[in-house]
Amino acid sequence: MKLIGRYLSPFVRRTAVTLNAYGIPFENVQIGSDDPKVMETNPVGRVPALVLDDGETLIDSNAIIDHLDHEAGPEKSLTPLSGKERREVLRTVAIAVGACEKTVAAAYEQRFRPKELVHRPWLDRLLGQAESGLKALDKQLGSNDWLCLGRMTQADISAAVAFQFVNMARPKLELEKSCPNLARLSAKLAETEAFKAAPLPS
Ligand SMILES: N[C@@H](CCC(=O)N[C@@H](CS)C(=O)NCC(=O)O)C(=O)O
Repeated sequence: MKLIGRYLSPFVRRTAVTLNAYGIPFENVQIGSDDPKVMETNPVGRVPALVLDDGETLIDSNAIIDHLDHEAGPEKSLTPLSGKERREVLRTVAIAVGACEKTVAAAYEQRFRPKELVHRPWLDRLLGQAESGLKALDKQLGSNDWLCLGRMTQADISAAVAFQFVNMARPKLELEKSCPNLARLSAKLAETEAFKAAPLPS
């Protein structure tokens, strides 16, 4: 099994951590989204893609993780496969992934536009949305060990990946101060083998 994309991408990284958490071996093909080979796996030119052993290719972290969850089965799935508990985890995951999307959009605003054309109000809006999402997760977590269902779920993996990514990309947000509960969850998960085996490049 091959996971296409670098761990700098939070979408690739949450997929890698999930594969690790399920104990599924894979090879990480570290190419960036601007590599023409990415177009071969996803015509939209985005990572991650997961190439299964039989050659079938899955794209989009949500779709890939959904496949992994179904393979894991109802007992082990990090997202319940149906019902209210599933909706609770998916809602929380959507906030974490949304914070990543907004931060990536802010990075693209600065990377692809000439400096003089960067629209500061738009940039501030994107970063404000990312911060707002993380603060909501911080509030939801409170002093609990886990975000949902009293156990580790995909919500915790995605939230920790989001926290670590946004914190690295936007240190000026000082998330350790504004999201102390999330910082605690992130630090705890960073010590697990699943996270250690998919490190965020420094
Ligand atoms: N919804 C997608 C988002 C994937 C995504 O936006 N990946 C970024 C890397 S962080 C990418 O490949 N961007 C290249 C581009 O959009 O040109 C997922 O969850 O996999």
